[in-house]
Amino acid sequence: MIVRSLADIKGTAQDVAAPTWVSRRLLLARDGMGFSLHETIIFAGTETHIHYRNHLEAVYCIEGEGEVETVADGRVHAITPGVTYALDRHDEHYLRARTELRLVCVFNPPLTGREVHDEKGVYPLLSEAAD
Ligand code: 9YT
Repeated sequence: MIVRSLADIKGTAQDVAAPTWVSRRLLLARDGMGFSLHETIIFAGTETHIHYRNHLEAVYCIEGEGEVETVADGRVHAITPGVTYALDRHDEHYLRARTELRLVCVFNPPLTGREVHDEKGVYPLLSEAAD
């Protein structure tokens, strides 16, 4: 069994910062679960352009208020505690935080931990075996 806490991760390579968010990657590919599990904080007043071409992601909001807009159709969905969104079509989107958002995120395939968003909001598909 794997038991891990945010306190174990803070300040390590699994604690990843970007201009609009910080993410604690609780479970990664090397943990062998077939998905990765993250707690992500999105900073208040920010907009993040995201397009995970290579991954499916589900997000569950546990704190804060914001919205997600899908680029393809311009639809805007409110994000509040208790709301989940799932990017089942690799949906390109804008994530906006009115207040600080605390989100639980799951990726399939799992992130290896080396991914950072590129300028198009895309993560490369990395495997444990190759860089
Ligand atoms: C909100 C969202 O897409 N979070 C994804 C995880 C986070 N950006 C990370 O760990 O890279």
